[in-house]
Amino acid sequence: MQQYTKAEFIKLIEDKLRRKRSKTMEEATENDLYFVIASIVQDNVMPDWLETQKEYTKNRNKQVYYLSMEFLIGRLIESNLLNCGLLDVANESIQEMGFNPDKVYNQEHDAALGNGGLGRLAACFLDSIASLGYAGHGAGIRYRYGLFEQRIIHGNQVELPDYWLKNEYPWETRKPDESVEVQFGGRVIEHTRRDGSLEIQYVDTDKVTAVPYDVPVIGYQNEVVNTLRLWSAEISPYDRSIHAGAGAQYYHHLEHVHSIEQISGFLYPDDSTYEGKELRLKQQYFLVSATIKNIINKFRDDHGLPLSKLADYITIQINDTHPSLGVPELMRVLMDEEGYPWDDAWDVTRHVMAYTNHTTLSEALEKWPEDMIRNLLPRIYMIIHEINERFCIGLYYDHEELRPHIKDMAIISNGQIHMAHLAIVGSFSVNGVAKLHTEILKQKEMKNFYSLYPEKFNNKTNGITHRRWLLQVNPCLSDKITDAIGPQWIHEPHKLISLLRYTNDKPFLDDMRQCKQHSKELLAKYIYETQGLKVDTGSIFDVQIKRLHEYKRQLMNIFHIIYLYNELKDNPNMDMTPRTFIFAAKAAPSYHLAKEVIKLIHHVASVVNFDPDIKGKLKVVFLENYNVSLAEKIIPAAEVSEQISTASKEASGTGNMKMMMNGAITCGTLDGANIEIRDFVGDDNIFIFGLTSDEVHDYYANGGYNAQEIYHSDPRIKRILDQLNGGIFGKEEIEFKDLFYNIMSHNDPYFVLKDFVPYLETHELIERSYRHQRDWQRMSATNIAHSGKFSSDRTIREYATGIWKL
Ligand code: F58
Repeated sequence: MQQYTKAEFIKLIEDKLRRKRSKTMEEATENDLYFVIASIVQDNVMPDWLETQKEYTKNRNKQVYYLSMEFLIGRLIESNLLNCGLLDVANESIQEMGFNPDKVYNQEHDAALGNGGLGRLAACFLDSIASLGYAGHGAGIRYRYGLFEQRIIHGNQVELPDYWLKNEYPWETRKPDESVEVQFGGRVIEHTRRDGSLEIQYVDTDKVTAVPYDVPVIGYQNEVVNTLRLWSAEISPYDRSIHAGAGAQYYHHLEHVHSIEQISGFLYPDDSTYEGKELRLKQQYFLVSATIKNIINKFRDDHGLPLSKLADYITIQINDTHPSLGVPELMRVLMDEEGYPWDDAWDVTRHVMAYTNHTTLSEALEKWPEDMIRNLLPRIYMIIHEINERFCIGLYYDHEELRPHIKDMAIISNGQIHMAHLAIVGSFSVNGVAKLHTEILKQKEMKNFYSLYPEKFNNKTNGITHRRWLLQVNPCLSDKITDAIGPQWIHEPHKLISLLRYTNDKPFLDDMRQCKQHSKELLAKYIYETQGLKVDTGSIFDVQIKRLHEYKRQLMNIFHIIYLYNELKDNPNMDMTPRTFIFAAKAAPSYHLAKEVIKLIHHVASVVNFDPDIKGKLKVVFLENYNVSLAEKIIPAAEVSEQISTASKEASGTGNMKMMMNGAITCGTLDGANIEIRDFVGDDNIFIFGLTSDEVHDYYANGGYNAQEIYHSDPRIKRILDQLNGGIFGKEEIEFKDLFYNIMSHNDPYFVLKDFVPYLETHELIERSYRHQRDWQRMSATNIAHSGKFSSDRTIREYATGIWKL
């Protein structure tokens, strides 16, 4: 990748400004600068991008396609500059031109093509795949609207559409020549050929053109550039010509165009209605069908080999079950378009597909109504049906011990298609995303499948890219680390472990402390600028940032804040280190209880933050519109990382890793990857509390938990719950009855009350520990030292050797 001096870089900016924006330096705005610098980077990566693809073809590398409905990539400008080795020169040039680099980079609209952890993981993985030089690409959908923008009005979440493409997106290249056709609906006609084989004709279908937009995925200073291919749904040129007409026909045509464009219209349609569900299904099939066609076309061009060899050159990793229609789609192409018999097609398919599971929450395990698939995708339905028949018959005859479980393992049962079952049966690998999660899959959720296919199951604990989540977001800390242990950790993050030698090194600990203070001040400034609220930068910054969900228990956190408030009210002179509790979270638009929690946080904040009795010891901050860019501001400033899900519910978590890498100490349950963090850092460097996953499962299975008993026996808890209805938090008419009844009448399904006392005792310990700053810094350094194991480079190496065999 070409490197430049500051003078050369400024000259490039000047030239581009003139050509692309018809402006001089004096006339340029922050937005012009952003756009121009992005196009300089884009020009710069082009030769490497072409060269990388050529090399892969020439070397006949095995290629992996990470197939995902979500890529939560956020902004690319800084990470692309960093990976190209141009970040420093860009920063200096921007400053020399009299601008603030952050303000210039903030011009990029976050690409929020994902909901949360699953989508962000996909983005981290792409960064690691390219940085490690593996031949791996992303395939997703170019939604015109990303995850909604969150506004808070009077404490309530309001959703606004996220039209992230309103300005030109400088990182994408439209490739109309590589468009492919995807078909929906229609009828299937079967003919028997003379040799007895079946010929399938698929007629009267609705045709949609999938147009690819390619985004470069730039490896870290290694000249590798992979591709994230995002598909956009458009009307086919043929349809455009035959349907265009006059009068009513014209309007009918417009509606038709609209319904096609809706397929890549927006992320995650509301699945509480039939139409919303069907649209989501269309999106899934659109993604897999376009990607599989594309893979097969390219495989032919590159290798000229028969498709029976596909699995030697291609692995398709499916990110949760959302792209699991890839299994029947690959079967369809191999049989109907390429003439392979069933057994051969099946052999190829189940050696190409690999499946990652991200959840054990039963409501999140995808099921589609049989009728919906039959109507929308008749041929795919036939194939799923046949896979199911053969699978169930195989179970019956070859696995007597599983006979009683056939109905639970079937792909089609009770009028529904179980996508996880389809994904397991059709893949050669099934992985969970943290050790505990994989164990739960093997021993509970997918127990029968594990006994059938023990060799398929494996664990790949998640990771995060340390390039974005440490090097880029926390330059101060990164520099201090490099000063102490040298720069090798950037290429080999496990080398962060050398920091263990510095856990008693006063100058290093002082440096680390200073960086944390600096980050806290930056965040405090942001809070002041966005909310007009002053927070004490000497207070403990306690952070819970993630999607709002009952199992993540933001409610327990806010109950603890209410508890502290009550204590301070009763005893205003109580000696307590001041605390700032920081939240950021989006609730799904139709998730009522989650929205109630957001409202409660705001009402508690509005009381606590302005009560003079509290003497500023407690502040509650809810930062609006949580997204990747906001996470980048908060994480470097975090001191306590709240990872308090009900044990067994959080598959892994990745925010826990990001905060640990920035020196925060985890306050968490024994859930997801918290357990592995604890195993590395040791009990002295983490605050663990609460029920274990076994205890939680035991209560669910055998009962024995009674939330009302706790309510009646612990006056502290009763007081908090009663305050939910007493109008103390906010105006008299605002009550939180639904939250109250969910605990009292539904017996507190996520054990908030059960874990509450251990949680508050753990917070007392945290508060006491924080008083001993040296010990705290030692803990912090120990966490950073061990965080290298949670780099996604480690995870990707495990996928590459264990699953993809690259
Ligand atoms: C998350 N899942 C897990 N799903 O909850 C988290 O523990 C894990 O660390 C992460 O995956 C990565 O493995 C998740 O983010 C979703 O966002 C679904 C997407 C489809 C709609 C429903 C939510």
